[in-house]
Amino acid sequence: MLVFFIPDLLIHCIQMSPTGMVGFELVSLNNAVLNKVSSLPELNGILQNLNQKEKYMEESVLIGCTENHVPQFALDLGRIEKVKAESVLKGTFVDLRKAFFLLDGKDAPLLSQAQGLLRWHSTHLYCSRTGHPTQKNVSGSKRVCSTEEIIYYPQVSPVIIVLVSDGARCLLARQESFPPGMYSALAGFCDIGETVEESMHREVAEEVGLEVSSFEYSASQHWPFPNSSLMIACHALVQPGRNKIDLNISELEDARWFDAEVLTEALKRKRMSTMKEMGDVPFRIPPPWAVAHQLIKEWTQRQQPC
Ligand SMILES: *[C@@H]1O[C@H](CO)[C@@H](O)[C@H](O)[C@H]1NC(C)=O
Ligand SMILES: *[C@@H]1O[C@H](CO)[C@@H](O)[C@H](O)[C@H]1NC(C)=O
Ligand SMILES: CC(=O)N[C@H]1CO[C@H](CO)[C@@H](O)[C@@H]1O
Repeated sequence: MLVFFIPDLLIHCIQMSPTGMVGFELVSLNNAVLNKVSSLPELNGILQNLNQKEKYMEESVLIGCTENHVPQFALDLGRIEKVKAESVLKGTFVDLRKAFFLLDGKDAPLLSQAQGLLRWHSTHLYCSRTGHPTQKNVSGSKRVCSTEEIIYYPQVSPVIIVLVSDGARCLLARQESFPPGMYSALAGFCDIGETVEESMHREVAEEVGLEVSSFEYSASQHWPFPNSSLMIACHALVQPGRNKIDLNISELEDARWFDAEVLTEALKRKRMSTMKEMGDVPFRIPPPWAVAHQLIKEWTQRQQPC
């Protein structure tokens, strides 16, 4: 499979089998499958129509294997004119963040990995010690300095994402950069030298002035924006009597307690609901693909009386 990219824009995935058969699905905003190609010459034809040599494929990175052991590669189309690529590939570019919510569960992590890995390669073209160019190995799992044998491996930054509860309600916050009306769990990068527990205590204290009394690991997720992060998702509890939010306005625009009823409604809402449908208070939560959504869902389900 080849996943073609323009920075922050998805176009489509190409599947390549050992027999040279190729099929591709073009993702458009309405999630329609627009086109299919069925042979390797056709893939080469696409590259030719994009005025690219076959050698361009060498810039691809390995992002996985199918269940039938077919390798899957991703290739960055960033240097190709967008309009040209759209016309040759007969499709529409979709913002990658939006595309995640249109894809099914299997493709989303592939794209996340492709985005993270391709962005890492594009920002590590030179050795930070010697200043000389670095070279990608075939699979894209490392880069090597061309003059000294210095090896660079793709980096991941740990980020803690925590859903704080006081037993009856849970705390969601929004940053200025969030889409209108969206509230999510608290999140922040782990500092160097910190444990996950220490980061979580510090973040919650720094952002909303609360002291966490206990916490529980839930899940993790790779998140490719702006660079690769490993989101470590947890539930945390504060003492019911000590739940007064002290908002840090240099980090957050707003933070509030929400009860299960409101969140149950938000979970039911379709992903693309318009402001009008949502009424006067345009409140929404991150979409199902985001680990924050899973945290909110888990918490809400636990609040249901058995
Ligand atoms: C690329 O480097 C990784 C890490 O050293 C290695 O495991 C892999 O075999 C290499 N792949 C190729 C195709 O060079
Ligand atoms: C508020 O956030 C800033 C920036 O992250 C941080 O430096 C500061 O310590 C925080 N304030 C409090 C009271 O924790
Ligand atoms: C180390 C690294 O790759 N940093 C990049 C993280 O993302 C920002 C925004 O896209 C880039 O400017 C950095 O170079």
